[in-house]
Formats: sequence, C-alpha cells, structure tokens
Amino acid sequence: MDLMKLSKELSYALRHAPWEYELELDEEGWVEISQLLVALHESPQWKHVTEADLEKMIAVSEKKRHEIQAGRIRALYGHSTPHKIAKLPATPPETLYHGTPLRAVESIMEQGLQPRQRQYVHLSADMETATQVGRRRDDQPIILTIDAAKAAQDGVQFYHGNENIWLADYIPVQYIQQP
Ligand code: HQG
Repeated sequence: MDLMKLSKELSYALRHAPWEYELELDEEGWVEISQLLVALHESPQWKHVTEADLEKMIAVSEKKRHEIQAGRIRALYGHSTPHKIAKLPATPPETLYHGTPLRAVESIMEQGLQPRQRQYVHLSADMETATQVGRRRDDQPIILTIDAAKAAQDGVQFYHGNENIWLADYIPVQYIQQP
C-alpha cells in the first residue's frame, strides 16, 4: 500500500474537504475512523485500507500530520475548512521561525503573517523545519524569526501543531525579524 499517497488523501479529507467523503469534523477536527474507512473503501485503490494501515501511515511519516486517539483520527494542522478548528492555547518556545519565498517578504513586513488560505499561521520550532516549509515554494527561502515570547506576553495566542509546528491566528509585524 502506498502510505504516502494515503497520507495525502487523508490530509485532503481531514484538512480541506471532509464533505467530499461525507465526513463532518467535530470542533477539534476529529472524525470516527470507522466512518473514514467507509468513505475510503468506496474508492478502488483504498478498498482494503484498515485502521492498522492508518496507524502505520502515521508511524512511518517523516512529519506528524495526523493523530489517532480512541477510535478517532484528525489532522494536527493545515486546515482550510470554513469552521475554524478549536486549538488549546499553549506557551510557545521563545523563538519561532517561518520560511517563505523572497517575493512574499515585503508584504509580510507590511501586513504581518496572515493565515491566507488556512485557518492558522504556521510557524516552525527550528530553522531546518522552516527551511523545508519555505522550499515548497522557493529553492532559497527567507527564514523570518518570530519573537514568540514577546508576542505571547503581549497577548498573541499560540497553539501546538506537532513537535515542529506551532500555530497562531496572526503575527503582527513588530514580532517579525528579517535575516
Ligand atoms: C505567506 C505544510 C504575503 C506565507 C508546511 C506562506 C507547513 C504571506 C503562504 C504547512 C503573508 C501561505 C503550512 C502576507 C503569510 N503577505 N504572503 N501578509 N502572510 N504569507 O501553505 O506556512 O507538508 O498556507 O509566508 O510544511 O507555507 O502539508 O502556509 O508562504 O507546515 O504537512 O502565505 O503546510 O505542511 O502558505 O505551510 P501556506 P505555510 P504539510
């Protein structure tokens, strides 16, 4: 089974278009695995997918994009569905990073970091992750440094995505530093 392809399909279903699978995300983005499997089994390529395959997909993935708990599964970040997924505010590390193409920097330094198509701004806990995120759009991304400690102190809320990814509603310009 192509677990990477399965992960992509699940990200699409759980982050962007659950209705295409007749699924409804709850407040925190969870769906019942049994319901997800019914939807997947309708497609010939996923006819034999089991809960164990979903567990394996998460275990072998380089990035922790999904999590399973008590018979349910959800995407940990990346959502674009109209109803904003509820996340518990958490204390961020002192510094966070954001990798972006050079062409976006001027606008970011004017408007701050906005979530754009997604529900939250995505930040990285380390420069390496930020570089990987930025490389999706540019070979030589610019790594912006976010003074998360100061922002949090001033009332900006942060949320935990996974080990490497933090989320925020919006990051105002005064907490963003260019290299
Ligand atoms: C930019 C992937 C102009 C922002 C990744 C980014 C990540 C602005 C783009 C996760 C702006 C949004 C999310 C402003 C923000 N003016 N551009 N004011 N504010 N932008 O894809 O952070 O592999 O929604 O810099 O690895 O790139 O799918 O966000 O370039 O973790 O699991 O607008 O998605 O994860 O792009 O990536 P995105 P992102 P997966």
